[in-house]
Amino acid sequence: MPDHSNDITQSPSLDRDCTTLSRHVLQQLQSFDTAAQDISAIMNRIALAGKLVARRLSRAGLMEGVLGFTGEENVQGESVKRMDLYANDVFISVFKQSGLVCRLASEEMEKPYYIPENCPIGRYTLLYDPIDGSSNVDINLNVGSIFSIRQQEGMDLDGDAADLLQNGHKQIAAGYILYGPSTMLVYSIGTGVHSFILDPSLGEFILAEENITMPNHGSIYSVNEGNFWQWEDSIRDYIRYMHRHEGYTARYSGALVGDLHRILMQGGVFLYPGTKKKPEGKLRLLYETAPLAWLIEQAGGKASTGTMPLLDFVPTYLHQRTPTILGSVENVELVESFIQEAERETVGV
Ligand code: AHM
Ligand code: MG
Repeated sequence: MPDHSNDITQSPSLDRDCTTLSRHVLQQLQSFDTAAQDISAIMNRIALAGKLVARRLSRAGLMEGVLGFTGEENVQGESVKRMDLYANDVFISVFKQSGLVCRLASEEMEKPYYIPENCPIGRYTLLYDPIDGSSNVDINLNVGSIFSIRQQEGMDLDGDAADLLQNGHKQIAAGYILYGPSTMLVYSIGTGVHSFILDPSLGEFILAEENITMPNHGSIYSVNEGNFWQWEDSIRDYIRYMHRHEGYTARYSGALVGDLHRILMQGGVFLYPGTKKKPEGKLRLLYETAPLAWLIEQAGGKASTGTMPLLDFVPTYLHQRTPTILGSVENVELVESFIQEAERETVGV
């Protein structure tokens, strides 16, 4: 037997340092076929977008024209920040001439953006929220990017992208980049949830944790309680239950990726329910809640609209919103029980 005792290639820390995102994707898929190479290359490009956004965020307060608003509104009627626009363009730029992604759809664009030179062979669509939690940007708090990859069905450049109006199970990869004290990329291609941390000295995302699993129950609930008097009674009753029972604590940063990351790592529940005036809530399905729901379920948690599994929900238009409850199974079911109880009372059962 050869003696490997002094062989540095046997070192676990060196092996981990070499586990980059693209290598990890290929390991997970256990294949080097074209589809596996494509997904690995797409993840690599998403990582590049994350590095570019992280770099700009880290110097934002020192540069002219990075923070603040552009003075325009997006398709959702929300004021667009300069960083929203920059990050939106970054994702488009990194996929140009990649031959991978024919179409991108984001929170910032009314219609999908086609990259015609990729379309003859590009078989994928990228759905993304370039900067999630934009209100945190100007005050140097955490923000994120959310992404989802779907197989493209049809290459009609003038089409209405009807093939995107399908449920969340159609995703083939999803994840987020969290721009916090360190930049972290969390992803799933349907084989568990894995996290990577950007090592600035290497300029690479390096494996941090594989197969993240969330607890069945957690103490944290994460919701904007400022909406209390706009909610239906069922949600108000649920929050009163949280207040009156020991063992629960509230955490809310106003940026979904960070709040969700905490729930993924420590358990609990994130919710953004509908209000009486806006029963569909605020968060958008295709590029915000469906990718995060996919991650949560891959990690053993549960994702719900309150009345149905979130991943089963089929949108009728690109920017559709859904009420959102994501987290540990027991916590999500507790919220659902209040909604179901209210429904039973309404129909008089
Ligand atoms: P954004 O993508 O335009 O920033 O909007 C989404 C954000 C989420 O990150 C966050 O959970 C939510 O909106 C906060 O909304 P509110 O201020 O109503 O609590
Ligand atoms: Mg968002």
